[in-house]
Amino acid sequence: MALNRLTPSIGRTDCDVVRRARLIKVTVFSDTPRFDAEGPSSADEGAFALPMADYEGLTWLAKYRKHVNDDVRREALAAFLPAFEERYAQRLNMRQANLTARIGVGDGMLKEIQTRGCALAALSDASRRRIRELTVPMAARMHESLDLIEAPRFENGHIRLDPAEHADIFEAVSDAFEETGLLAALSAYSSKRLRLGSLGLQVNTAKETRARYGELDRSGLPERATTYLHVDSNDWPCVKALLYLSDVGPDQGPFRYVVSSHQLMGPFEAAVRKTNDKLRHSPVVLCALPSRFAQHANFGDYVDPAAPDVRRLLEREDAVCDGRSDVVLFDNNGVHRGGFVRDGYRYMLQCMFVRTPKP
Ligand SMILES: O=C(O)CCC(=O)C(=O)O
Ligand SMILES: [Fe+2]
Repeated sequence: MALNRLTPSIGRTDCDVVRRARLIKVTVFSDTPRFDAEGPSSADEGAFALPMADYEGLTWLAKYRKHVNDDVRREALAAFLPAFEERYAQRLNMRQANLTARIGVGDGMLKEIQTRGCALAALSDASRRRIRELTVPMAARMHESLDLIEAPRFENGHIRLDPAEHADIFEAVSDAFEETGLLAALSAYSSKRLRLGSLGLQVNTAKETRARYGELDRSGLPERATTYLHVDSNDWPCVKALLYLSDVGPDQGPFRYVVSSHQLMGPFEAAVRKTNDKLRHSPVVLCALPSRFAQHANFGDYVDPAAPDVRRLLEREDAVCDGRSDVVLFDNNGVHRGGFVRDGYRYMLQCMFVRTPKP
């Protein structure tokens, strides 16, 4: 693959940009067959795949589409291509998820994440008590201030915990993840020994959900059924854990996951989608990019909820809670979302992992 011919050049001209776009098109064949086509072909009717955005058809995008002209197209492509090339080259060298490893303790979780992309784990009573004692008072304070905000945004209910200031919480969570075999399962899946890297404390409430998404329907979804459907934009490791700090049932905004969607994207598609997400591209820029380069990791708002492929995806979506388990672990290349609270609230820790340095 002639990727070395595509390294970013200084003083790029418009002509270079167009040539580079052509090179990518002809030299790099996508590994997700459906992603190669401009749209679904009759041959892959019924395929289980991430849906392609409908930038031409969606009415809410009309006000953005009208700003697209050749200058915007050129600028959009010039911003996209170097970032895409770098990410794609990295992804081709990236360690893939291990779908066959076995470890003994933690195998149940490991098998679930390997086959379904997502698993649940219960903590011991002592670990649950210790973690909740350390975190729930802080979450309750966040809850109080969230209640006072008329039009809350995601950041109003989410704080990153400083590892030095909250060393006690990091230690309690790490101990609990060792104890359950969860860390071993995620490490085996990633083929590298992982440790807890960062923690986000998140509060979602029924009031905040209504303000952000309107009333939920009987299945617990916003009026636009695809809202917030996404894959994550980080590259590696592709695993995350969400630790519920309050009791979470179907009405308390459980995490939701499209079962077995974790293997749908090949490196090409993943690099395209994650690049657009990382670049925080506006709807105008997305409308200006060639369709195949315009696909986004956070695609929920850009697809038609009534399209057959989108409905197939929604049919496979599960609410991940069982009234007993505390932790959801998942491959974040799979399609997911969460936090649509119909009644009460959900407190949780979002847990990210990093590779343990070699001794
Ligand atoms: O709020 C949720 O349940 C979804 C969280 C999420 O998308 C993530 O942690 O990547
Ligand atoms: Fe996510």
